[in-house]
Amino acid sequence: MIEIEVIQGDITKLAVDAIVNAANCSLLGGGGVDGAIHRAAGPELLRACIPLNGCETGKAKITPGFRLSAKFVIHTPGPVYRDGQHGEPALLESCYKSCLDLAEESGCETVAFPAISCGVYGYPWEAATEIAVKTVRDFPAQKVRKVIFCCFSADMARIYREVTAKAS
Ligand code: AR6
Repeated sequence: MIEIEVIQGDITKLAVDAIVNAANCSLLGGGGVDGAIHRAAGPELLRACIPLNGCETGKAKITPGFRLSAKFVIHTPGPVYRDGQHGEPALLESCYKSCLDLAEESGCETVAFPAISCGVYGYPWEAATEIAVKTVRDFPAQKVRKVIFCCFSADMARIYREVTAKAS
């Protein structure tokens, strides 16, 4: 079973095998954590993303981490939250699964996730956290041994800690 750690901090600073980027379907950068990752990784990251030709919501694509401490960046566009009745939970679950599949294929042991869709995409925090934690817990990992949920705010970290405690 994958070990889970919850931290509060900046995901761009983490020395893990892969960090996940809450991207958009263009994979050409944006605001929030996406902007922070592109700034920290350097312009090589955008150059590596251009030939990927975007990515569907719920899927994922991988690039090197360039100037980051992380070896890889796994880019996944989360769902834009409307009302929860438009497939958002399944798409969010698919983001976590697709990222873990790619991490496995690339031999990653440690993976850090931001709270996908919980910023401008508007997913309710607690519902998103429950999906994130359950999907990681249920994932049949071979290589990945540790997932770090990297929360930007203390409020988000508190929710992750509550949900992980409840689910364990
Ligand atoms: N480290 C960790 N978490 C962060 C960081 C950071 N450096 N910066 C922000 N967060 P968001 P989304 C948190 O809006 O909702 C972009 O423009 C943030 O507090 O980045 O999936 C993309 O290009 C929040 O909890 O992603 C897309 O267009 C979480 O990361 C769109 O935003 C996700 O917030 C994706 O929206």
